[in-house]
Amino acid sequence: MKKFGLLFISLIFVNLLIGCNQEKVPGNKAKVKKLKNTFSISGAWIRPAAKNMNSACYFEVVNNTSKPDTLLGAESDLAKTVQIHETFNSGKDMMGMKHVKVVPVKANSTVQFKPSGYHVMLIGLNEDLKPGDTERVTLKFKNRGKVVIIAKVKNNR
Ligand SMILES: [Cu+2]
Repeated sequence: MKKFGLLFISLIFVNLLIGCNQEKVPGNKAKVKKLKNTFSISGAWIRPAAKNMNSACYFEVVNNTSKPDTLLGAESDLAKTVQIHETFNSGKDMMGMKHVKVVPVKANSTVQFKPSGYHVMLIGLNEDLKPGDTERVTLKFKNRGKVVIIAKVKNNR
């Protein structure tokens, strides 16, 4: 019974969160409608770096649908090798990175790719990435297939 109580409270909490989000766009019902049932990638950016060096691409996967998905990988002409990485604390304030094969995206959830977390690692750049440039990175999802994102080259979000 306790579990059900907790679930119930969680649902109320989620409803409150959704309610708050909708209040941020007052009087704009069209915009609220548009946000529902959408699967999108937002705020994509890439750190500047010189040719032959490494860089990383960050973004948010916003899944406002009831269907989960899984990020299977990424591809881009920008670098010789493109991998999904996760930064983790390897102890004693040392940060490490590991290659992750898949990133689950639950229904009605947002997965952030950000510094110190998940990122698309661009290893061995084929060209200089300068602030102000816009570049393409393709994300491969299990259910939705390939999604091309346009990422701005800049120093931080
Ligand atoms: Cu990395």
